[in-house]
Amino acid sequence: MYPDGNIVAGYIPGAEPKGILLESGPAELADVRNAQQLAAIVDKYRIDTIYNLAALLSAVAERKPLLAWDIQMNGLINILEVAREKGCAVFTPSSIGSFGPETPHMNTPQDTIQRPRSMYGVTKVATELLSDYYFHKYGVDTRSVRFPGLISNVTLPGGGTTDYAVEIYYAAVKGEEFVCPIAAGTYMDMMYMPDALKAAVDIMNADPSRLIHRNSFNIASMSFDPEILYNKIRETYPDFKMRYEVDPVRQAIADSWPDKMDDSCARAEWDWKPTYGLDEMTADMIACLKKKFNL
Ligand code: VAH
Repeated sequence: MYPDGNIVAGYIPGAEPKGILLESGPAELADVRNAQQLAAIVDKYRIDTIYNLAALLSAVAERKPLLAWDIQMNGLINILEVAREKGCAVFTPSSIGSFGPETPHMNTPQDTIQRPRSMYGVTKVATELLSDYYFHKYGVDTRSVRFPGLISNVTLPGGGTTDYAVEIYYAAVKGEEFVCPIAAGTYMDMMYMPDALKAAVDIMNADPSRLIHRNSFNIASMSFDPEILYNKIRETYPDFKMRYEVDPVRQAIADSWPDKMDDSCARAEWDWKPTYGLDEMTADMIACLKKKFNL
């Protein structure tokens, strides 16, 4: 969609891009906690839109709450200030993690109570509010979505509550027993990464005059528990084994999150529509992982 050179990958020390990410265009050291560094990159490449994906995911954030706050909130205010000064649009994703135990779990409304008890969730609610503040106060074009648990065939997950939904595929393809940290019956919104990327691009290209909401839209595609996912994978690997060793920290977080969000506002305001369901995602994940491991 965007010619070479039109997208600059920001990275932090120790996460230097390699492979296709390095070959696909320019990359710059971009620590969101360094406002001068961000401003210099925006000037150098004449950036018009910033995708701010810097965050500690839910389980890691419970182990490092102050670092999570620093990255998610001090980082965000730096991004928003640079965007205000330079005229950039900003996408900083929220998450199903922005909801809490009092939020309706089924068909979670776009506008509803948000009292998360995880540091990750607190930063995501604050992210939504701060992003809307910069739009209403300064006219910064901030828009974002509440991502479900994202499932990628490219990158291993980074310490979230929904990581099991990625790791289970790796175990199945490698012929290993999977030890599931989330209990049977725990439903969460999930999404295949191609749909998440489509949503992130489509929302920033949407007609702003149609937007009633901005930060952040519920987007949904699948809702399943570990049993449903395990039985789907066993249609391809009948001998695949799974057992449960519930992680109390991640289970408590998962129990506080919705089972399934209502995404009717995203569909009405910018034509959101997912492409991948559980069958299509499972077929593509297994095909990609078999190719990755030459199996
Ligand atoms: C996490 N994958 O588990 C992330 C995400 C919806 C969950 O925010 O923390």
